[in-house]
Amino acid sequence: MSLTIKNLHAWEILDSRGRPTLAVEATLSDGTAATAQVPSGASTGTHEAVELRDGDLTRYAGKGTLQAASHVNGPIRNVLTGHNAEDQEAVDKALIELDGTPQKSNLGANALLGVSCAVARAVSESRRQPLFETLSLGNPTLPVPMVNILSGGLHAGANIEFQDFLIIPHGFGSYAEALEATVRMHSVAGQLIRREGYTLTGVADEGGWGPHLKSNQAALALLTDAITEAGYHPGDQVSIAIDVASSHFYHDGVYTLKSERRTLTSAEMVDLLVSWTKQYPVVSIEDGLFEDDWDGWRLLTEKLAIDTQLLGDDFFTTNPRRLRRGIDEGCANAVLVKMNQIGTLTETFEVCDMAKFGFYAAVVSARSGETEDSFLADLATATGAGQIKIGSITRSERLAKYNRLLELEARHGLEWQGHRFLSDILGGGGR
Ligand code: 2PG
Ligand code: MG
Repeated sequence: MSLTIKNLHAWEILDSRGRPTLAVEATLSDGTAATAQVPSGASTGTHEAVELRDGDLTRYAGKGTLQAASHVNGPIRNVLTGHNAEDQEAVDKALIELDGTPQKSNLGANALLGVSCAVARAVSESRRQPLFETLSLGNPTLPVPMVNILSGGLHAGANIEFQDFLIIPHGFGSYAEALEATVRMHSVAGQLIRREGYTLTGVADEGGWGPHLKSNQAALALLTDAITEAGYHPGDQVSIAIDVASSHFYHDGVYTLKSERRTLTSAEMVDLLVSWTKQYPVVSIEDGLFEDDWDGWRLLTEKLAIDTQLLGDDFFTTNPRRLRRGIDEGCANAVLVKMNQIGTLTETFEVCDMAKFGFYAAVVSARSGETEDSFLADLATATGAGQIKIGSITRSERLAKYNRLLELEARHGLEWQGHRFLSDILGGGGR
């Protein structure tokens, strides 16, 4: 007998920054009920699917999600009740058609994603299967994390413009060992920040350190020192990733680094990034250029794609159409995959598949506004993407995902492939 959707119920909850988002419960015909919670970003790309906010300034400064919840509890429930829950593609197609807009602005991508994920989780619980198995189309892989250690930009509110300075702990025998090393490097980074006399202004949005550094480059020097002082080999065991998130400091055709009192053209930004890959073990650069600077992206790709992962976040916004254009025009070589940038699970998988066939790497990513839901860990594993970006290793909304990966390694016997990171992903195997 087929498993159908019996009920959907959404309500407003708060994310890790105290801003409203949604929880959605799906109940199936066999009585199974499961809930999913929707993430929310701060450095959002213009081309992202629309996160519907109430705009009623008397509540949560206009950021309420009561309308999005009412769309689930009204039109979406009416259309999906009785629908086959096990056909995720058909569920998502029905959601997309009901919304009927290119950026999901009618019902809200937050409403659609909550339903898409809640139905998937309810099916996995009904089958008594781990979620990654229900989502997987074969070849599940425990991902290598890129972990935020230092934050700037819109996430930290301190001095520097670049948003994330992260480490990739790939040279370890297991995910658990890699995580232990990461915690050690995070702690050493904190000691170095204090020792070098920087003021620590508290943790940033994703749990990383957010010091008032003198320059963007100072973060790279600090991170490299933290890797070494913690007793690891930069490059062999631990590499560096950065998320420049450059769209927020690009205005009138130039990139303005206020902290360094200078502006850079697109070509100068490319030169700066190239020079950093030579001085530091930087192997991955996200949003190095503005989301619509296609010429700049092409130049950056020509110069660095051979041995550096060039990751499009705001640039691609997990959108198959934008990724297609990137592949066709030789821009970037990797895509950041965020479910809520596109709004349904099916489209998220579509982007991962497109990346694979275009020889682009994929990194499944959390948002700066997260919840205690660990869905992302199973999603990253199910896609076989091989990489995950969650934030730092403090704060429970992040740890929910890191801990779920520990569980997948310990209880479900998934093997970690960290040692293949450099050769597979950067050596061309992933592309
Ligand atoms: C990013 C994400 C996560 P946000 O830019 O990659 O770090 O941030 O969710 O604010 O877009
Ligand atoms: Mg980003």
